[in-house]
Amino acid sequence: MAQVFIALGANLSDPLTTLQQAVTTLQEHPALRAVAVSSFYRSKPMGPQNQPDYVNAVAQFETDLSPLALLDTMQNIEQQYGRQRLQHWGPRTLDLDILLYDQRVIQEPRLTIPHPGLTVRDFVLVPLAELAPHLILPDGRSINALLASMIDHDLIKIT
Ligand code: A4P
Ligand code: MG
Repeated sequence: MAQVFIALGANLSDPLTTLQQAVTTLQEHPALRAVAVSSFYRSKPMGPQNQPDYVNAVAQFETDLSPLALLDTMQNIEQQYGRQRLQHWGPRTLDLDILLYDQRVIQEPRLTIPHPGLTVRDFVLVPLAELAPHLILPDGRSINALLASMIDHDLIKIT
């Protein structure tokens, strides 16, 4: 089974409830075995500022799905939560990004792993470090080194 980390983000229509429900949906998915879920955090938007604050979290699973099958699964769940792709870095009811898939490095048109935003986003690094404080990325960088140089989005732990 592969060890995978999924980043969850939302900033429309009660994002905290959306994220809590999305975590349950993932945990109950027959192809995913839940390992751990981080705290939930509120953060200022990265990108366009004329949108509500986000709620972000990271969850860890084991799965036998291939990386692309896992992406299909995440996109199906986004659709289920009414995700509409309108604007890059714009508001969304639910965004599910695959951060890591074991120590695999994948560069395909539909899928980049590790997720390119991972290394600089406090709303990803901080919850990821809760679950995996000693994590080393495939390129050899430690999560602790990345935490020292991340970009600040006024992250606040909410629950
Ligand atoms: N894709 C490639 N690699 C991956 C991967 N590892 N995981 C492709 C998931 N998807 C991956 O994503 C576009 C395409 O990325 C997908 O079709 C998939 O094939 P998208 O979610 O449809 O669209 P997007 O909004 O243009 O990009 P993305 O990457 O989701 O946006 P980001 O970079 O995640 O930014 N501010 C705060 N505070 N918190 C946030 O969570 N999120 C965003 C979205 C903006 N600002 C934010 C936050
Ligand atoms: Mg996405």
